[in-house]
Amino acid sequence: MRVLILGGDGYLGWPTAMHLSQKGHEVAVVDNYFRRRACVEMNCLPLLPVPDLPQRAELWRALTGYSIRVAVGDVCDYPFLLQIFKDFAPEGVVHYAEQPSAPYSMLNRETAAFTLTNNLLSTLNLIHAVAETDSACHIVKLGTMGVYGTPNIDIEEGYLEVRHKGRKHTFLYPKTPGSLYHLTKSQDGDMLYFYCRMWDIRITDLNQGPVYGLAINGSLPDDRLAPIFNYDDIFGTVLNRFVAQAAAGYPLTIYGRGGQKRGYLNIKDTLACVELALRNPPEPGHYRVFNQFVETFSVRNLAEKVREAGRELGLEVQIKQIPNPRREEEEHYYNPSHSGLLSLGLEPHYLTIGVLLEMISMVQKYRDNLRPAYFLPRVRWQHNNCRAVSLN
Ligand code: USQ
Repeated sequence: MRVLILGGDGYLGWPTAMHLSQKGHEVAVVDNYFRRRACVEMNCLPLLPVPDLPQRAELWRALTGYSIRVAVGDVCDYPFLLQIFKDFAPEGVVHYAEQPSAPYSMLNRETAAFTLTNNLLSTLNLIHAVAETDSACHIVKLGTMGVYGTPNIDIEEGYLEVRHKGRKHTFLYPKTPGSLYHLTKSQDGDMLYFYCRMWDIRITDLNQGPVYGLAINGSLPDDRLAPIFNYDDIFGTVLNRFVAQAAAGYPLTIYGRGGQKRGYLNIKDTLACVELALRNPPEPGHYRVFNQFVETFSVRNLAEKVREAGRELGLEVQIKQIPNPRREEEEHYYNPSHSGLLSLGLEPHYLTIGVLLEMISMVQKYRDNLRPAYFLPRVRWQHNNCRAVSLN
């Protein structure tokens, strides 16, 4: 299959490119290096320095013999994107080219406006490029479990059947996002559903939970091929942060009471899920939604697991509850379903102590790069955040 990956430089985009190329697919990646620039601007460099895309593609080709085509540019630039569709003629597109950080989206008006325009315009351009070149091309968009929020009823996979005054109808599941970033993911989902109904295109929306893991050491031929790994307050997801904090001897930063539950998955399962979605496209006109996670934990559960793994490595891991910079439920009901990807054949990797030992050891290898200044949250969910928070 010819697969185009938008956002192919990121934490998930680059590993997806390697994974699909080694499975024999023809892969092209597009990225505008937003994440690299933002990491410099926000003072939150990744754990490992990461070669640029042409260098990584060349290294990948030299070590494995597989080639990955690279185009550096902005998906919001429609003529640029359309030309790529005409040249590469993808059969599937994976859309990771969105601003992925909730704190970044809540920092100030500029970062909010960037998140809103980038995430919606990139999705709109993608839909138009598909419709203009080959409407059979399957769009796999990375969504988020965070669109649902934490309702006091079970979360279904994308849709909810509603009975009202003796009649029934199936709607998209109601959305209650908890950050502007999560809101843009609800909005792009609505837009994709709309164009599915209007133009009969094929969409899979993968509502993913927080991802963890590095996918290096043993699973990669060279650490320079590792994904961009952030452990800071802006781009780091919670378990990656806890692992880095444990490796640095810093207390694990639980926001608030720590009863916040989410659905988690190993980065290896992200790659498997994306491939399963691509290999099993929906019918034209169908907006298919999968809830993409493997198991649910509270933040407190995660911290305790990391402490247990740390103990096995001789680390004294402290856990600290700090004031929650976000507006979110800290104790709540959470029971999301996630059977779609399992029924397509997903074989999950679970969060065992062994997995955590491996992650902590990998991060310890680069311990000298860890910066404790990245651990405390700087962005609060307040409208005057930009004045209250200094990012340098
Ligand atoms: N949290 C802590 N301590 C920390 C960092 C986070 O307690 O040091 C808590 C947060 O308050 C939140 C939970 O951990 O309750 C998850 O936070 P996160 O930063 O790992 O995840 P989030 O901001 O929701 O976003 C991440 C990705 C995003 C993806 C989302 C899936 O950045 O791209 O869409 O996970 S989900 O969380 O299901 O919406």
